Amino acid sequence: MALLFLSKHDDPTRWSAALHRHLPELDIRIWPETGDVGDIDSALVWNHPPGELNRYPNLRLILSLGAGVNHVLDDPDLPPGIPIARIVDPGLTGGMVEYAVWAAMRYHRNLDVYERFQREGTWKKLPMPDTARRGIGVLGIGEIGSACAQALSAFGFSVAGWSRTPRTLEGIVSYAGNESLKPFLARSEILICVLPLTTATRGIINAELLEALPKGAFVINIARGGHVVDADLLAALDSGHIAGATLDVFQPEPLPPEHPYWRHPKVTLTPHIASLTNPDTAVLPIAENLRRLSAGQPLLHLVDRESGY
Ligand code: OXD
Repeated sequence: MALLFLSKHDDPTRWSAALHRHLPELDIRIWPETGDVGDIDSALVWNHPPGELNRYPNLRLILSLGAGVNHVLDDPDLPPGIPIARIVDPGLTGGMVEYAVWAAMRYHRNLDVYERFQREGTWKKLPMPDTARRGIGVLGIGEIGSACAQALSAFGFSVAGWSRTPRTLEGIVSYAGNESLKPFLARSEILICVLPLTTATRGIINAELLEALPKGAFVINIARGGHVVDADLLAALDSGHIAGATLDVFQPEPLPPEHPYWRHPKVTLTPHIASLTNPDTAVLPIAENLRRLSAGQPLLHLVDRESGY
């Protein structure tokens, strides 16, 4: 049986080398050179063409090349019943944590303002902010969100997390469910979105949510572009209700050159690099799942198709 590598975005040579270090016998087919489609029993995918996964009659496992799986579940012709696993990798999580801490710290310490002062040639000191009184809200406290929340809490910030179902995390004030979203937002001077993109969370960062944040709040999105209603965020930045946004993800990507985010003075943007999947570390959970698949053992990091994560 064979693994299909299906991504135009990731380097097949690096991935094949990493996979062969752990599974030297593994037969890897690089899409679109599939050979006999009946040989394929697992597929490692990122943004596959819709319907493509239906061509493999013996497919038994779909592995996402990232932590997010919306790119898999968005396929209206996804074959039913086949387990889908995502990557859970300390390297990938660590990159997200670094980015979240950097972006939050930059706003907390007024570094965005000092960057402007430098451009203007202004020598001016702002009052030192109080870390313990700074409310940071992490929207989505799954694997990655909880790591971000705990790292920020270790700096002494007042961190809260919001999730659909209740979660208990040491040192983090937890809010759960739609009815607790407003009180969570009201204490979030810096909001960090780490939610999975599902039908329930698409467009969640809209005018109503932004209005519920304190005046002068900051928004950091390291989840998916589809979480944000761009026109609403731009309006909130222009009105001054939101003081700044750091965005790593967009809808669509690449962000079109004419998009207003590129030149907006209150927007800092990066090209979906908050963390990048490193084959050397991310291969471990993938190889383990392939081993389990052939041994008929329970698979790891499976996604619930209904909830979308
Ligand atoms: C991911 C991503 O889902 O890179 O891993 O966005």
